[in-house]
Amino acid sequence: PAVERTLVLVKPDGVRRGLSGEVLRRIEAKGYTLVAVELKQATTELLAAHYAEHEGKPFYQPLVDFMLSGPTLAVVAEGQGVIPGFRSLAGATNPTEAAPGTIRGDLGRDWGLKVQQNLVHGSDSTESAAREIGLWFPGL
Ligand code: DAT
Ligand code: MG
Repeated sequence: PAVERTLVLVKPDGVRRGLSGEVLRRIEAKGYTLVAVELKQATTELLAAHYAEHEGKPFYQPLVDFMLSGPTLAVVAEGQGVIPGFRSLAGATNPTEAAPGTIRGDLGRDWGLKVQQNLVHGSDSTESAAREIGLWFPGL
């Protein structure tokens, strides 16, 4: 696979629980390179752009409110196949269904219907990665 870059977010639940280092450790242990790491407070404008594909869905507003609830660790990681590769490390969207061995499967908890609190985000395609890296790291 090609060398590529992806946007990873340690969401506010992960930062609050002190799991930023654990997520970075797993990215590096897999052999990917950290290109940029920055703790940021997301804004409504940034999240509207980041989650534009989900606008209008029932979980959209709770997701945005959750993402505004504290700082997010934004990461650009690089490596061969890192876009699907990080999605594999992250595991399924719902932490209850995510396989053991994955970030969400090992560390994620399901509080009722709060599926949005699933610790991490990873870009899902080369197009999303380029768009999302531009949003979170305009200087890169
Ligand atoms: P992923 O983060 O695995 O790419 P996604 O892009 O479909 O998942 O959704 C973005 C985020 O929205 C996801 O991380 C958590 C939240 N979400 C998705 N589906 C949800 C649902 N059915 N209920 C609550 N939150 C949901
Ligand atoms: Mg997604």
